[in-house]
Amino acid sequence: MTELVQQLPILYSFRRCPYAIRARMTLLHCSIPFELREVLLANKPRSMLLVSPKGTVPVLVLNDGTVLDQSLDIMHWAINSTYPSASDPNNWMAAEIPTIGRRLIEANDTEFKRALDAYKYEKPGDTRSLSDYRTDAEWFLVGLEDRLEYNRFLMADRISLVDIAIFPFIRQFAGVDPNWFDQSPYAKLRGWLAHLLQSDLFLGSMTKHPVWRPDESIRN
Ligand SMILES: N[C@@H](CCC(=O)N[C@@H](CS)C(=O)NCC(=O)O)C(=O)O
Repeated sequence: MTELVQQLPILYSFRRCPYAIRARMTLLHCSIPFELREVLLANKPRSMLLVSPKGTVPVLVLNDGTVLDQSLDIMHWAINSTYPSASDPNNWMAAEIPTIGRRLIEANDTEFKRALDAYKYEKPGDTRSLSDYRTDAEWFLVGLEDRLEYNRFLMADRISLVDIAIFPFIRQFAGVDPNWFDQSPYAKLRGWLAHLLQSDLFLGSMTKHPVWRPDESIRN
């Protein structure tokens, strides 16, 4: 008798990538088993580029061949297929005020991400200081701090998809100058970040994996 081996969904991922972190945290929250393929961004596997030529991680390949190559799509797919009922507290979308939540994530992924990258990467010969770049990004932190005045998390008193979508980027921001962040006026945001950094969800999603090395990988 032939035994049918159920293939797991495959996640092409890069450990420190904030988009991949939010996808992995969601898959973990949904207890969805998957095969993690850690990639080197400078040497992406051909099998990943074949299914998603744009070449960014994360990429999730489902058993039926469906390819999800946007982190938010992976998050939505995982939640919808695991916790379809809006009344389920595990349904991270139920707590979301749709328009505000969507706008926050969009602002995070566009203007804040651009400002964060400018703050993170020093440019030789630049006349602007680190604090100039930080100021360009701070408007986003002010908005988050405001929201946390009213709720423990960004949309409600419990975690929503909005928290997890934004958290890896705030982690990066805090890491650029931890001393500044520790003394910044964003006390509620610091508490929110500390809580998520200590969560099983985050710690579990940061497990180290050796780089996946298929025979056919493209070498630079
Ligand atoms: N919109 C994409 C963005 C993903 C993204 O930009 N990932 C970065 C790593 S953090 C990447 O793969 N960059 C390609 C590269 O550096 O070659 C998503 O949400 O999944």
